[in-house]
Amino acid sequence: MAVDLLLGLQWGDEGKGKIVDVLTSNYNIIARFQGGPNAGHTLEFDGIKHVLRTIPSGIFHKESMNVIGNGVVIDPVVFAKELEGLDQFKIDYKKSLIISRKAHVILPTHRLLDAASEASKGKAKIGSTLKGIGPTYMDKTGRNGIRVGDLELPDWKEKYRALANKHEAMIKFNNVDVQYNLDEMEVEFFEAVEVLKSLQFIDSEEYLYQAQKAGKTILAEGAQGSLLDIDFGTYPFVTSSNTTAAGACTGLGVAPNQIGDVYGIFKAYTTRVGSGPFPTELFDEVGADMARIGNEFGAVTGRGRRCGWLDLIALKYACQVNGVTKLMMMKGDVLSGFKALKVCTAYNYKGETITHLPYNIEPENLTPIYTDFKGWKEDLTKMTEASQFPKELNDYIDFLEKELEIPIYLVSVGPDRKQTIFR
Ligand code: 2SA
Ligand code: MG
Repeated sequence: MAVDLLLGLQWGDEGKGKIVDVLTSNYNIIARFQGGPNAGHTLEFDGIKHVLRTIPSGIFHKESMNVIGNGVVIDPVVFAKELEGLDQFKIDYKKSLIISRKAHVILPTHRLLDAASEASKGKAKIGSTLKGIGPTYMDKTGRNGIRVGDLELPDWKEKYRALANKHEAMIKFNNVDVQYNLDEMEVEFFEAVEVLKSLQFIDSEEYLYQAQKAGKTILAEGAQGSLLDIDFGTYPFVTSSNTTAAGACTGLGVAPNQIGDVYGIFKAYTTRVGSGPFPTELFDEVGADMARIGNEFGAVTGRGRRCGWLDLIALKYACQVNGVTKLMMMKGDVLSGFKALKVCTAYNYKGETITHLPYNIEPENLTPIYTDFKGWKEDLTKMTEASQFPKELNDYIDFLEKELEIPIYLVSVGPDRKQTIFR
């Protein structure tokens, strides 16, 4: 059986959590392959709203197995709190959640290093969620990291101490004021490590290989978005992992020829949280309306998300890099009542019209060129089938499908599981 992927095509917060939750009943296994507690996957069902950070979004379905893959970075402290949050739902996560021994551990000093690094950058800061993501991946590629599997070894605390000492020296080196009490942080950390150790650690690549051979269906759940990919995103304003399709291969140990459908999720407009260029960003009331109606606030940090029109050039790029086979459009309902809509269909780049995403998308080099659309008045949130869609929405969808040459096979009309329409 092939492994299907579900990825965000913009700068994150496209609604991946909701869609994994909707699709879970089709899959035996849901696997996270990159990122960590910087992610905030929001799920809504039965009047309950829940945000997941490191745990795959299949956790609420009794029949699915949830795998945290080797490409993920885990903060035991955040993770333990996440488990606590699940207790109210009576989920037997000791059975339905398993963790790769090769996943890396976020240490308290990684979080401090993240803060020091951002503070030292001043205005040029990335706008990190400050969860220690960057420093943990740096230790991974620098071959210094501590992996989940190490926590089973008797001497792991010695390795921990050496690394934490080194981190403290690095924090000083940044020459910024970061206040902390490591002793206190460590008490919390070591307790949380014990909670983490109460779960099952596995060799996830072997597990997934055998599961595939046994005919189990697997969905790989991405976090953040394609434009935050360490290689293909708007570097340096990106996260530190491969958020694109290739990341699922390295983050789970799944071979490229085993990938099946690639579901690409996008919002009917665009949002970005954190710093970095955003060509179609709106600074006017229209942007403020999108933020307000769409409730565009970071699920982890509560930061307001920047809003703007749909950028079709960036979306095309994301479809290309990921090999998207099916598209899903989210939050069209937020645009109800907007008189006119715009989609960026080209850029003016240094005086020239181009239709690809260039190396440098800073605003001094590039301005968007828009195609106009008529908006729709109808409230979409109560609709249950595509035949109820207003003409203007169909025109919008048809245009995108034609330009992207990929079918939009799901349209979400609200945050709840039930507000999902297949076309
Ligand atoms: P980091 O924390 O070092 O990986 O941040 C680097 C950049 O990546 C962005 N980033 C995100 N963008 C959107 N959503 C994310 N998750 C949370 C959410 C974010 C939040 O679901 O709302 O609550 O603020 C996420 N995680 C990382 C980040 O803004 C930096 O630009
Ligand atoms: Mg999110």
